[in-house]
Amino acid sequence: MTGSAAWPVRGFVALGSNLGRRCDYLASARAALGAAGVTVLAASRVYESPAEGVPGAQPPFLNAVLAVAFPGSPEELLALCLAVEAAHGRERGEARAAGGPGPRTLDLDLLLAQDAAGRPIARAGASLRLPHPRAAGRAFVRLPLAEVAGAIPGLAETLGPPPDDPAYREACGRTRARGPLALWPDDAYRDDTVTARFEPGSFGLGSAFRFLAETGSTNDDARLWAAEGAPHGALVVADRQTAGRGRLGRAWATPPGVALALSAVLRPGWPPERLALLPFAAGLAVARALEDLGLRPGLKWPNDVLVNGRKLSGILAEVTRDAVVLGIGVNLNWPRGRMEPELYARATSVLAERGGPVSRPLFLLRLLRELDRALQELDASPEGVLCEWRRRSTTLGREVRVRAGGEILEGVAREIRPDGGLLLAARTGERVVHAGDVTVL
Ligand code: BT5
Repeated sequence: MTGSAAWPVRGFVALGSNLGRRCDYLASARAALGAAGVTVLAASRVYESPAEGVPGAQPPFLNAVLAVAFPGSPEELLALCLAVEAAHGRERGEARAAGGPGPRTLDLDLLLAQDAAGRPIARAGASLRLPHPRAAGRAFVRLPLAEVAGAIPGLAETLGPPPDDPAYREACGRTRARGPLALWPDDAYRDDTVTARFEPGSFGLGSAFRFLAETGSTNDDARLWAAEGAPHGALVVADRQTAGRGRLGRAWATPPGVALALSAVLRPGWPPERLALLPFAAGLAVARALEDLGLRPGLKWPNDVLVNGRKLSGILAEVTRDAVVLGIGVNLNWPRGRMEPELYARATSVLAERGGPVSRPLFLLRLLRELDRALQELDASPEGVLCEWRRRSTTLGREVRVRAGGEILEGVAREIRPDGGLLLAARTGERVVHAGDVTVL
């Protein structure tokens, strides 16, 4: 990017998706561009239109257009768009239909660009053509573009007038505005970005929310709130923790802007044996939310979520007088290069594993959905939760060393017992451990 910072490009980027959680992909793409240094000047509403000009029967598309500014060249902006696309494309195996593109999780196109002096940029290369050759005649591009055209005066007009034919007018009739993409103005956890999109599940998570820019520990906040009568399902979310806690008084790092720290106040009325399984349900929920992003998490007894052998998330369940506080920490857009040396070797983040950032409020919503589901499963069938947990275990069947209290045990991790204990086949015989730290040998 040498010298390019002095040359801010402005342009229009089209977003499209016709597979999976389409709206989430568009919102997440917007957040990812923002996180990568693109300034979003304006965002159109989301439009829906039937899939046309693509092979086979495909689901309808959602489309939107962003007006953006970027401190680099159009080629660099396009490369960034492709990287964001690829990071999202990995979420689903994309079948390529014969004769053209198959359904897409996410498609980003640079439509038009202008230089710092306001001159339209033309390109006719193999990888970048500006203006985009197929933009002018597409209703699903022109309608959202018209909404944000004013953010870059004079540029949209360089596309020329829309086609004056019945086919285009019919396509306009089939392209319907669905709602604002502007619900996600930034990547912060805030009431207006999260609760507006939150859908309550039947376990009752999310009965009340507290969003904090900075706190000591969300588990401490949730404990206090529980003592003051917080309802079942109340949630504390913080952008940064200054005294985040792990087990046994260990520290949990939550730097600002890159992670999720969440604590839930639960009053499920369960017996202690079932409460002891909460970390398993929470680990399962985190794993499923990460799987949704295309990652392959593993679960390490008792409370770690690992990706490629490194810890990406940790869980801390604490019983108070009349409630349980379930705390979850997840490393999201944290570059590994910015981790403290002692964490660097052992910890990782979604950004590092996926090669691209994730929208933090969207991830929070995804995780809450999965957590509500896993807690319902734990209510209905603890064995079902353990079974799903075991399928993702990186511990079972392996030779491990367990530090439990003052003791160090070695042996094969045989089984997770119905009460959550780890059954270890040690040289001295079988042992069940209920708390400890496991190292795979
Ligand atoms: C845990 O403890 O893994 C439980 C972490 C729970 C954190 C959440 S965040 C929201 C809520 N509020 C809180 O105050 N806590 C909860 P443990 O198994 O003891 O692991 C702690 C160890 O993990 C530390 O000693 C470090 O080695 C390592 N560690 C610390 N921060 C980390 C991070 N951000 N990512 C990965 N590893 C980390």
